[in-house]
Amino acid sequence: MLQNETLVSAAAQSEFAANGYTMLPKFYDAQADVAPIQEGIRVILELLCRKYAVDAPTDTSWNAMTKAYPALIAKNRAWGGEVYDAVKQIPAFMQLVSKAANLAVFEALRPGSVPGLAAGGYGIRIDNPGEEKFRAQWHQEFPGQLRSLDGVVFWTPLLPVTADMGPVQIAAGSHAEGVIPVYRDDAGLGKTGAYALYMDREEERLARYEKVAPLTAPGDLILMDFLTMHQGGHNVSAMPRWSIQFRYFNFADPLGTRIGWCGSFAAGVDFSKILPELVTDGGNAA
Ligand SMILES: O=C(O)CCC(=O)C(=O)O
Ligand SMILES: [Fe+2]
Repeated sequence: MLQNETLVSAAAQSEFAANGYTMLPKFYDAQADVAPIQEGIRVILELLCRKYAVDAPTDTSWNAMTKAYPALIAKNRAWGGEVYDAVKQIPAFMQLVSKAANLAVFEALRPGSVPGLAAGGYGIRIDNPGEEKFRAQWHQEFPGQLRSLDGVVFWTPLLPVTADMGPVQIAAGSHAEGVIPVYRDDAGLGKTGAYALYMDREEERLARYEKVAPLTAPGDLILMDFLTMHQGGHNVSAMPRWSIQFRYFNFADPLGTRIGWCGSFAAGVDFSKILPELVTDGGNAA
């Protein structure tokens, strides 16, 4: 318990309870925890640039992430998918995702819980400038992840995030809405899965809360309640926004137990079959 209080200050715990999010500056060690992931990304981009004969610098992880990756997808967007699938298999990434300190954070935020690490709930996002199709618009995490109602999103950047890179926007205190029903719409952009979900009366609900968009650097950790409304900002910079996200949930949650802790899209599950009361569109998948 003492350890949990040291990792997550009482102020951060009460901010999380009141506002549905908190930010822990320098929670991870940028050198020991994050640099090995950046190096893993560099090596993968070096291999792919060679494979596809893309002439771009991969001598440093910075060049690989900010120059080689954009050069690769400029030639063929589908190659970006190869990067996306590969980078979440970097051992140093899985080491950060499963760090014992994460468990202590979850226990501090969810006293008395039995923590689980959501399978398929971890990955590395690469939010490219101007790419609306894959932007995460306003949502609650719960329909897209399930597992338990009281899960927590862990979000930490792989590059310093500036305002023009579209930092994650959070509607402070919006977890008070409880579970919000959703409907499906591909927005004419071919959006699928969680990207095609929209919250019922979204504008009306959002209007009730202040929006915050913390700026972060590698090592900083943002924590969000599964019911807090949030979205990816619009990246209007010239640089992709690379970030890590993973989710912990609570085996002891009654709803989680009822649904057998099943996952959502990433687990190949149509959540509307599990919790039909969450959907307002009559079950027509986008
Ligand atoms: O980074 C983003 O753009 C969105 C992140 C998000 O929705 C999440 O981590 O759950
Ligand atoms: Fe999210």
